[in-house]
Amino acid sequence: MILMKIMSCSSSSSSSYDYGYLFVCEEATDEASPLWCSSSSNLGSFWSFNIYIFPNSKTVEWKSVSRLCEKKTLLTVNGEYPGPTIAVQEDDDVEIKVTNHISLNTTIHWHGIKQRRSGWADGPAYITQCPIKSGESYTFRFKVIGQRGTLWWHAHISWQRASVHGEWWKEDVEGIEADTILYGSGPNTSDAYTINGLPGSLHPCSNKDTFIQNVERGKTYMLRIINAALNNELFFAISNHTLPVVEIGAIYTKPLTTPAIMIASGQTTNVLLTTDQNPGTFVMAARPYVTAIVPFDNTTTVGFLHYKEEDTIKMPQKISISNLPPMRDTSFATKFSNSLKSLASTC
Ligand SMILES: [Cu+2]
Repeated sequence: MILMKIMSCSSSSSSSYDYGYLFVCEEATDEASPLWCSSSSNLGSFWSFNIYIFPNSKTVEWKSVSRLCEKKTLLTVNGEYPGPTIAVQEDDDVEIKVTNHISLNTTIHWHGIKQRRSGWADGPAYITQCPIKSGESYTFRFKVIGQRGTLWWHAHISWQRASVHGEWWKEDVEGIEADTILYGSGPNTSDAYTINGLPGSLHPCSNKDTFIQNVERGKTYMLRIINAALNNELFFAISNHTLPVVEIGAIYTKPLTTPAIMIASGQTTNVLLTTDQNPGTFVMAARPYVTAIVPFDNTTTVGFLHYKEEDTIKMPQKISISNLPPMRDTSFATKFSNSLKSLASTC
């Protein structure tokens, strides 16, 4: 799944969408305390363990969610799919209490946090800690040092990573993992990639499950983009717009203006999107970059960028996005990767 959030780092209040982001703001706001941003979603009720973000408390649970014409239950944090957002400031001491209310073991991994002198708080089950058993709690304590931008967090035991965010399987992901181990074959491929949990209108029963981001013309927005798919690298683009990349994995990059980005599984990328087109509705899309000959999910997920100056959303009749590279475009992938430079680079 592509997780995308438009939010300025200096705006520390909650916004209308919440995904599994960890925002690290360089500029201190009122006080240096962890801030929990949350909002409600209306997707029904789930599986359950609790996450407590100091000083607030939250729950994580199983929930029933409908996508692609079918209902399934999946693991969610605080009943939200995609999961809630945590905003912290650089140098914050972060304290997060996770209480497991599901019947399975679980844990949360703080993906990309460098965990200086706190490696035991990283989260992967059986690697840096025992899993959190049903009914038990674990409090993660770490300091955010020398990082700013966007990171993400996710469940980190077995295939639970695909439960909290992930791409979309119609089947229960625990069952897919069990079959893979039983038969020794590769796992079934997913049924859809999603943008903010929504597969988009190219999939059946998904017109209502299509992400639409409203923007004003003539502004620059920071898009926090996360590839939360399980395995695949993804291309992402917005028609008629360029994507100036300024930060990857909570490290600033030399600004790079590109028609599309490639983003690896688990990677984060911030871009500064300028809404410089005539008012209208523009397609955003993601599809995998894969050259393997083994089976993989070769679908495309779409959403829309809608300029508020256009009174009603006029969905494009034909979904085409010329700046999204084709699935096997190794030359774009190579050129894009080679173009990324550190902020200090002189070349
Ligand atoms: Cu991770």
